[in-house]
Amino acid sequence: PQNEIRLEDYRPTDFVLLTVDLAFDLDPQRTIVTSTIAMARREGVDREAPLTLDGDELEFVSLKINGVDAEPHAVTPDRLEIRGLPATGEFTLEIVTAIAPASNTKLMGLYSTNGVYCTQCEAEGFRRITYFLDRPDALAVYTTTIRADAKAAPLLLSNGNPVDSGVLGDGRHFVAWNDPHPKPSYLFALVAGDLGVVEDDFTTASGRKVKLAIYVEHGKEERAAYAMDALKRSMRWDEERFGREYDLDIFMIVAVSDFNMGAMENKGLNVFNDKYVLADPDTATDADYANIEAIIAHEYFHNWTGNRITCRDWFQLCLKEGLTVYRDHEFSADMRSRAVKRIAEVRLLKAHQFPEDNGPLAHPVRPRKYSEINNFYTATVYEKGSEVVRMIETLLGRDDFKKGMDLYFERHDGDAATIEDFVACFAEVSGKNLDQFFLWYEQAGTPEITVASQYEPSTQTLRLELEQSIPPTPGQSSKQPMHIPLRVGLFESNGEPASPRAIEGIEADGDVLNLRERTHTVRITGVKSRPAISVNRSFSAPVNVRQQQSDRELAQLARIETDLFSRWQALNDLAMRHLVSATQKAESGEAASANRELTDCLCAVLADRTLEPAFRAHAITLPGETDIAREIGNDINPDAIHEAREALVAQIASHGRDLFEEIAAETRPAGDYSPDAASAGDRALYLACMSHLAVASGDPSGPLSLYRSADNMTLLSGALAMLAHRFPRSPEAEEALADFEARYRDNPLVIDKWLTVQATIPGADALSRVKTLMDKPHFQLSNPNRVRSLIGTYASGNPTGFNRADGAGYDFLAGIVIDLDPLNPQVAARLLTAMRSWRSLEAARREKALDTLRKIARVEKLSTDVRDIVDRMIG
Ligand code: B3K
Ligand code: ZN
Repeated sequence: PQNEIRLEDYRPTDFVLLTVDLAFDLDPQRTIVTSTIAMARREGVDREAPLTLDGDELEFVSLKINGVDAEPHAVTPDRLEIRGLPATGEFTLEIVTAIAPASNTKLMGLYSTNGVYCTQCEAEGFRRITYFLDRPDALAVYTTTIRADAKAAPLLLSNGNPVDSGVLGDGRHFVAWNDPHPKPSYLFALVAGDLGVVEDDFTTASGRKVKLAIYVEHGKEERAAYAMDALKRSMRWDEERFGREYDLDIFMIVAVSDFNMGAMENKGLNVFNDKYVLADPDTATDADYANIEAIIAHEYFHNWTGNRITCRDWFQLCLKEGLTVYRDHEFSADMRSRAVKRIAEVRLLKAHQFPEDNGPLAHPVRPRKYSEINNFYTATVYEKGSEVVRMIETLLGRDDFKKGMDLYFERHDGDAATIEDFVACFAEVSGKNLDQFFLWYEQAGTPEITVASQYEPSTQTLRLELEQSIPPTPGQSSKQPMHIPLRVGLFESNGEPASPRAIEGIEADGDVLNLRERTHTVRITGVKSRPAISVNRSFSAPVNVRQQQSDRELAQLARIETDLFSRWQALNDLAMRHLVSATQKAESGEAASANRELTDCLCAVLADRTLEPAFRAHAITLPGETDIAREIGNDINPDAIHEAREALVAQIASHGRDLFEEIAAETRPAGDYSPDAASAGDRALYLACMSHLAVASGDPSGPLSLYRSADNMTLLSGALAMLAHRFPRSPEAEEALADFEARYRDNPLVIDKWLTVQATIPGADALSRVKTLMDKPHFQLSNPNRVRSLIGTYASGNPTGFNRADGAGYDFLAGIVIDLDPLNPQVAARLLTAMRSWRSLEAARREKALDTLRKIARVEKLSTDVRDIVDRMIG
């Protein structure tokens, strides 16, 4: 593989940074960057050792050492090598480079978007601005002076606190910023342009007043109100829950419309994809509001987990990402319904991380090698990384977990730390040995736990045989047993939780069983009747559980489990089981048989008014087509899955029709829109009912009148999706699609929803629809949000449309990836990961997919990003 970087090769830099002074003379075509770095040779380093700085597509202008003109030993756009530097003591370098923000289509480094200059430096974008030790363990205090045309860029922002400003000749002006907190280059940011602002303030627990500012395009200020509210709630929550206060005089967020990902946690100056800032009831859905809340919190929480304590190297990425996801999950759980949040998290984990862990792109939470770090901002590092932190909490309990976090903050503030540092804090405060647990960071693959049970009425004893196995993954053919905290609940025949006398054969801690061996034989005594067994309650470990359970047992758990997550899980397992067998029937041309147990069970939950509506909405939403594919595992025929699922939806819809009517009437939204979780739950349940009613009646007029009367985007886009997906090409669907386009043609973020709805209409026609939409003026290949909304959702959210039997979907995606690669390799590589589960397809599609991947691999000038993905996918 190309240029592999390995964890075991880590060594500290030869030179240490002291301060960095940056000056930008902004110009769209030719920005001049003057970087003055105070540094020193590290003690003990060879006095002859050269200094090599990273660059990427840079134009070198000049170099001075201690103020004197100097020649580099070697210089290319990617590298600057300097020799003859002082053996001891501090010295300064002045490096001048030239860059062109207006033609930076990669959206890494300094670029311009809608007339605004902005930066993205993580992971290795700073080297596209100036030659530097562009690595996370090279920390320095930065001072940044920005000079620009005062009309084009009245606003000049960077990290830290503003320290100086003034007028220059030629209509230019400047602002200087100082960030007192040492940071790595990936947290550097600069924004310059003409933007509107929403301001507020926040008084910290210790009484310091912090200015808050959210910058958006002029005219969009009102749409930043929810983000501001979410920010203030995040700041308070981090004080209350983790004792973390904000540490600068000002905290800024800037929303931009061209951004490679969701957002970026630059110190004091977060830059956001505007999709995750802007919201009002007319343009944002409940899901958008929830995402904004979570992402605002996530980036804010990075101030401590990521910025104050950063990563020693990129292998430690989950140190900041997994932990910060855990923190934002906890925040959302506190803001909303904990059980519903957990269900949504697990649904997402299973939909994205489990397939990744089970395919050619599988890698450990802490990878051991990479050739392109941008390809490791994955569901595994983020979501599984968060689950690993959650397991530490489960193992230690809330109090010791809190102590461990406190120790981590205290001991490592200002450090570039490692996972070892992090885990050591928890081992230390709890006295627990976490050596085996550490394998969660090192071994890829989703563990599978099989559970077999035997009940002996005469001795009131339950025997559990537990076995763990971890499938092979690339580079790891055999695995060690892991330390898995598995929550298990037992419910006796009267529905009451069992209260066992003793648990033998395993270390048990409350309802947590500590699996450490490949197999455990567990004896539980004092169980008065044959129990229903609920395994992995609250999803205590990110594993697959295989358990012999009757439909009756699952149905019983769905009724009586006290852990709401597990109630949902039981229903989902029950539904899954029928979906898998219905798929097999569809493949052999048989009709799916009706299933009373399941439909009754779903209706019972739907009718149970003691359960919150958001939970009921989740409960009646069957596993998606990709979930079913994952469960089946191999020789996937997406058409058969679709047919089977549709048949089951139809059964449920007709069986529960009266109930759906009743619940729809109860939850029909009235009054003003409010984005709070309870109202959103009502809408989710209402839409789920309406969708089933549309199926039951086969009549688009219901969704059409919903569309016509909707007074918020949640209902409007919900109705639009019902029409487009359930009644494609009907006059009703066409009317709504045309109306939606006309209404929102000037709002690209809303047009994204219109693109997504059409890209995900099931069936082979989707491809021609997507191609037609690409020709619309709304679509631009250069804008990541448009690309993801249309092509990304087509490839990863439309199994029948993308996996056409003729392979045309794959070829289309390959064409886009190849076209986009020179413009924006990061987004191109991400798009291609939609094909990561190609090996699980049935033989004919598998072959077509492989042909396509080979075709991409044959392209000579691929970016390291796409090359890395395609090579690993072919394997
Ligand atoms: N840390 C950034 C992600 C950067 C991705 C670089 N390819 C956003 C986040 O996780 O908060
Ligand atoms: Zn993050």
